[in-house]
Amino acid sequence: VKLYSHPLAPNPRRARIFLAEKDIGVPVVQLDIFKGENREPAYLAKNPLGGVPFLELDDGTIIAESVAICRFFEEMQPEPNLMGHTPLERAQIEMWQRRMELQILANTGGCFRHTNAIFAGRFPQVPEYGRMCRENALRMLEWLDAELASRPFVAGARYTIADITALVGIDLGRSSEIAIGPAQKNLARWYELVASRPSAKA
Ligand SMILES: N[C@@H](CCC(=O)N[C@@H](CS)C(=O)NCC(=O)O)C(=O)O
Repeated sequence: VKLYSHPLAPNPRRARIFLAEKDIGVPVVQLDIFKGENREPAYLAKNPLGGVPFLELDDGTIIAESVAICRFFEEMQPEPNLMGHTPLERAQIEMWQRRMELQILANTGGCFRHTNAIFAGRFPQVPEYGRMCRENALRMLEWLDAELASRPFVAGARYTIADITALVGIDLGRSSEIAIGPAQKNLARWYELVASRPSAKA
């Protein structure tokens, strides 16, 4: 098994944190996405959409999409559980994971892609869209701060994949002037809790 990744990109980081939480060791192949290594023909033959992460099983099967990779390992090794035990818990964790993906990560990612000079000339940028994403992300941090007043973790009483997506999304915002505000005490408390876990360095 091999995990194709990039050391700084948010989506591969989600998969690496998930694996670290489960203490599953998978050889990682880092691809230089800024040089387009992941889009060379040999990699596109494996993974036609070209994004990282993607997982290659020993029989050549490819699993792309970070949450699909997480799902595979959750099913292979259910404990420590990160995606829910019961039908209700699974649905709630999935709800929060999707919200973190769509409301936080997609907005910090949209801002980064559309405003950061690193993408100039590589990717069509619409700065106005990027600024709108920043406003959305800041509003969603306010919302998440209010949600976290009633529970320690994003999806409830324990750490789950929803916390991983939120952490990665919020960390991505740093390079786009999207930060947890000084008044957002619940979010700051949660951030300290999840960012200090050893897995956050994966
Ligand atoms: N929906 C995919 C997104 C994959 C994705 O967009 N990955 C980015 C890095 S975070 C990437 O590979 N960008 C470079 C490229 O697409 O060439 C997932 O969740 O894994």
